[in-house]
Amino acid sequence: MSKLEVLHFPDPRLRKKAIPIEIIDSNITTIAENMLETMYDEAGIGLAATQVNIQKRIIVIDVSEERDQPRVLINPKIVSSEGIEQMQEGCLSVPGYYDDIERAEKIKYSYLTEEGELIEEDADGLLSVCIQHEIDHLDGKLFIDYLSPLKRQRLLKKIDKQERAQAL
Ligand code: GNR
Ligand code: NI
Repeated sequence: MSKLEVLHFPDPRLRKKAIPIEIIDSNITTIAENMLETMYDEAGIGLAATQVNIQKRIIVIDVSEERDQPRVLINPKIVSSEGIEQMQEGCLSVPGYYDDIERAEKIKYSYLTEEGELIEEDADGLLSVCIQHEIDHLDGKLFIDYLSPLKRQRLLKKIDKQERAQAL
């Protein structure tokens, strides 16, 4: 197992669209293992392959308190959604920034397991938010894209300032 480097906004590679996985082989299961190690090491509740510069549709998640329920979702899709809810979000690719984001409250989602089994399930609460956040990553989208223009402008300025300071 090896820990992978997590890309940080505004890295343009975070905007790439991930490609569906056609064959689940040892290459894919190794990627999943390394993503889980990276997610636990960074204390995240989810991680999308896009964040570790892999353009494949695979995400890992663990929303359990004990952090002992690793899940690997291949080619995850939102099948349907209902309701609206607001939750405070953060992202390993936008360290140190948290804000309330509106998303669908309940979702029906599908994915392939590492064994190639097609699963369809319902989610609400934190799991629902996390799956929507991770699928967004696979499409090159970040939670900060949903901010109001004013909040977004403030954040971009702050990050720009941090980058300049670091370059010195
Ligand atoms: O660790 C994470 N916490 C989190 C909290 C609220 C909504 C979404 C998330 S996902 C984030 C890890 C991450 O950046 N995944 O892409
Ligand atoms: Ni994220």
